[in-house]
Amino acid sequence: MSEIRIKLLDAFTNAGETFLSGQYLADLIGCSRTAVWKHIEELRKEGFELEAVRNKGYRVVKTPERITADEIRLGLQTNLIGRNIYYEESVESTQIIAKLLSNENVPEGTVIIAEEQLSGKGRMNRTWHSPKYTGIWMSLILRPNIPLTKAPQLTLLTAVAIVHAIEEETGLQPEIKWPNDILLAGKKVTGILTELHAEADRIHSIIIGIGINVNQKMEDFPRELQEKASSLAIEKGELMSRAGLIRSFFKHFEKLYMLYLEQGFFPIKLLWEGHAVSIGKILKARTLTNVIEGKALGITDDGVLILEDETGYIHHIYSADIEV
Ligand code: BT5
Repeated sequence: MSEIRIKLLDAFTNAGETFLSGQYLADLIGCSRTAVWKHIEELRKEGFELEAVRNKGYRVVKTPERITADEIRLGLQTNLIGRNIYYEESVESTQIIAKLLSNENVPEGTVIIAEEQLSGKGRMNRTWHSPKYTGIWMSLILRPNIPLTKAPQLTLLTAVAIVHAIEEETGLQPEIKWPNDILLAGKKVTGILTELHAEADRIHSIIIGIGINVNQKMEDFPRELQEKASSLAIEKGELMSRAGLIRSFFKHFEKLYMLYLEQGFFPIKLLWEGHAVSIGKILKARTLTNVIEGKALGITDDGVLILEDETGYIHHIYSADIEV
């Protein structure tokens, strides 16, 4: 996105419903009035409605149905997360693009968002259903200076940020199922896929893939998912602004990420536990090699799930699918 466009959207963000004159914008941004006008026309083509009143100027009255990088930018309150957005209409998987971009050394906090994924990925080569214009399919590039073993903590941090964003935007109260599912009324509305790229023992980048079902109707899900998946719109009973939810997620994620970098995982762990559905319950953990049944005692300071089986033996679960 051009510098002028960024400054223009920041100006409209700060102005709220106040009109901004072409001259004021040109002075603020340091460009000509013609350049301002050209950018305003481009915003209109993207689906923004801008009201223009003589002797007053412009203001934004409606944002587009589709997500655009500009729409997310309008109202964004972060310094790092989502300041650099790549928006795609249709991709195989945003994770693949994020990986390519991270090799080109794009800044930390860069996000790739797509309207549709043709081969959305879950964990362990599973697929993630990502139909057009309905959900939020995005990947976030991070470069934290932490040991490799701590990378899974970022999945839990992401889950808390998503819960906070959903709470803020919908008033609904989601629950987290260890490690990466967000549930509403027991059904999965969000999945998280954390992929680590490292050289020797140094993290090059961590790519966090986030899939949030926002505006799907039940018939939009394939039959095999209808029992276990849902969307925010189904649970709330109304359609929602995806851009608003994305901005809210960026804000909450940035806050938690800064806290994590300063104080470590402990404060995140407390927040995570406050939303976890599985703690204290008898669970079945399906790992790659076996199935362990036991009571979930909690998570360790590193985010590892602790299960106590019926013999009293304590298992540490690093990666598994959980059945409650
Ligand atoms: C996940 O895997 O939950 C991680 C999903 C991450 C998706 C994002 S979207 C943006 C980024 N780009 C990608 O390509 N991926 C990431 P897992 O825990 O393995 O769950 C996968 C299982 O969830 C599937 O096997 C289905 O049973 C179910 N599933 C698939 N699509 C779903 C959907 N839209 N809503 C709810 N459940 C779904």
